[in-house]
Amino acid sequence: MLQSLLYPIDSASRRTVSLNGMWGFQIDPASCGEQDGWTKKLPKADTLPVPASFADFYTDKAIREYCGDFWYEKDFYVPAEWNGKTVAVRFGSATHVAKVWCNGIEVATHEGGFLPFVADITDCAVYGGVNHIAIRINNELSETRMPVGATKTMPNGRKRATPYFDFYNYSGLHRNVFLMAMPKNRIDDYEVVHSLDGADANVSYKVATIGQGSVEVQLLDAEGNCVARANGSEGILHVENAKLWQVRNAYLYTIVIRLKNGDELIDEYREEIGIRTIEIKGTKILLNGKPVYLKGFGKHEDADIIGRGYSAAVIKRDFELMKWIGANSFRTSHYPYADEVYQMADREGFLVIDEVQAVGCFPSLMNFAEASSGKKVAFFAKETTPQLKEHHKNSIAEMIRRDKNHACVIAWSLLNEPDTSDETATPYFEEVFAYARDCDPQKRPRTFALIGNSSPSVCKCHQVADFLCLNRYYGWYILGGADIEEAEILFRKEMDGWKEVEPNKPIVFSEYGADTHSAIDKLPSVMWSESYQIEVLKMVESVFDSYDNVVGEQVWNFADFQTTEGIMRVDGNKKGIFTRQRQPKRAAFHLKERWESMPNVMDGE
Ligand code: GCB
Repeated sequence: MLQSLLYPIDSASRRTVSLNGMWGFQIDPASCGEQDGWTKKLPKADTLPVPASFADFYTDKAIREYCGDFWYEKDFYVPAEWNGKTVAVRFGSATHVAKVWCNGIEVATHEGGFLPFVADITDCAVYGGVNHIAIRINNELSETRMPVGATKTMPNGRKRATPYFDFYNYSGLHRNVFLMAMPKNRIDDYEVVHSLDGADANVSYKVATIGQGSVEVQLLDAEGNCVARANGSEGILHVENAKLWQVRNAYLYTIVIRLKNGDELIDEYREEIGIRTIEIKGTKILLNGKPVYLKGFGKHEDADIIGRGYSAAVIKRDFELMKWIGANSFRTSHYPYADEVYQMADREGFLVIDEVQAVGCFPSLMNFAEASSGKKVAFFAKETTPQLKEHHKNSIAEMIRRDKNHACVIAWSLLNEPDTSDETATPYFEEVFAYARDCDPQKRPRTFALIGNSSPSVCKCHQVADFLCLNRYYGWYILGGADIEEAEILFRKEMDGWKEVEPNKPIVFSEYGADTHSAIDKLPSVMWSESYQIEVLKMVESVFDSYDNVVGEQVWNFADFQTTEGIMRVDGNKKGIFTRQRQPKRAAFHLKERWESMPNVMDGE
C-alpha cells in the first residue's frame, strides 16, 4: 500500500511545522554510521542548510564530488497535545536512497530521489519533549535504479558517480521537510476527474479514508462561496456555469473534504483544484475541447550554490521569466519537481509534462551523445532490467499518486531518451505505459522523449505513446555551423518519415537548441555564439511551422545548468535561453517575439 502523499496543510484537524533550516551533516565513506550509532547522534557533524544540495557549499573538491552514504540530523520538539494523533515527518525528497531513524528507531526507507515520503514517528516520539531525527542517504548510481548510471571506485578508494545523463548528480535533502500531526482516523487521499456538460462541469471524486466516518465534500469558488457539495466517499460535484482552468488563464476552486462522526469533525483537508479536461484527438492535444499549442521549455531544478535545492525565490523568478517570454508550458525534465512547482503552475495556468526520473536508459556514459552515433546495445534486455523496471514502476506510481489532482499536469513522460532501437524494448514499454494508465484516474496522455537515433525507421516503441515528444539537435549535434542548411534538409526528411509512420499522432518538440556562451558573439555567427543560437532556433521553427502535426515546442533548456565536468561541457550545459543566473541571452528576445505572436489556443478548429 502506498503512503499518502497529500501535501501537508494546516486545517481544523491538522498541523504542520517546517523542519527547514540548519541540520547536522556528515559523510560516511566507510558506511559505518548505522552500526556505530550515528542514528542517535552524528559524531562530527557540520551544519548545513536544508533544503539544498550539499555539493556547492564547500571549497573542497572531494566533498563536492562525494559519492556514498551521508547523514543529516536534526532535533525538534513535539508538543504534548499531539499525543493521540498520527505524527510524521515528510521529506519532499532525498537523493537517491534513504533510511530514517527517530530517537534511534528505524521509521522509514525510500528509493528514488525526486519524490516525497513520510516517516511515521507516532510510536517513538517523545511528546512534550525534544526528539531527534537522523536520515542516511546514498547517492550512488547504478543500472537498477533511476536515474541510471554507474559508480566506480577510484585508485584512492573513493567512489565516484558516473551518470549516464547530462546533469550533475546533486544530492541531499533538496526539498521542504515538514513535521505533521494528523488525526489517527483521517483522509488518506482523494482523486478528481473532470467532465464538461455544456456550460456546467461534473467533478467526480473519490476519497480514501483511514478508519470509520462519513465523508462530506464541498467545492468553493475563488471567493469562498460553496458552489457544489456531495456526501459519501465517492460522488459527483455538479458545478453550474463552471469557470474552467484555461492555459495561462487559470481559475482555481478549493475542494474541502471533511471526515465526520455525526456532527463531530474528525479530519479536514482542503486543496486548490482547477477544472479542465485533457485529451488527444487525431493530431491535436485538446484542453477543454480546444487544441492547444505548447510553447516553453525543458527545465531543470538547478541554481547557483543551492544546486537542486528548493527555493521559492528561484521558482518565482522562473515563472516570471516564462510569463515574460510568452511561454505556456514546460516539461519537468528529467525528474518530478518539488510539489510547490506544480502548485505555482496550477495558479499560473502552465501546461506541464510531468516526467519521471527514467533517464540514462542507454548503456554508455554521456549517453545522450553516444546514442546519436547509432551505437546498438539492447539496454532493456540486461540482467538488471527486471529490478530496474520494478523501481521505474514504483516511481511512476508515486509520481502519479502525488500529482494526479494537479490541473497543470496534462501528460506523463515515462522516459527520457531511452534506447528504443531493439525489439526487446517493446514489451518493457508496453508494460510501463499500461501501468501508468492504470495508476491515473484522469487517464492523461502518456509519452516519452525520443532520442535522435529513435527515428521513424529505427524506433521500436513510438506506437505506445499517445503523442510523440522528439528531442532533436539538427544544427547542433547533427550538422552544425556552416552545415546548417543540410541539417534542415535532413530534419524535413525525418518529419516526412514520421508523417508516414505516425500520421495520426501529435508531435511536441521536447528538446532542440544549441550550446551558447552568453557574451560570445560573432558576425557572421559561429557555433557557441549568441547569434548562432538564434539561427538554430529560426531554422527548426521553420520546420515546425511546415507540419500541422507539430503541436508544441519546448526549447532546451530554460537556463544554463550544471553537469559533470568533461570535454563536452564548458562548466555545464549552456543551451539555456537564460543564464544560470536567470538573465536573458539574445535568443530570449527572439522567442518572446515568436511566442507572443502565437495563440495559446489554436483558432478555427
Ligand atoms: C538530450 C538530453 C538532455 C541533454 C541534452 C543536451 O537529449 O535529454 O538531458 O542535456 O540532450 O544538451 O545534449
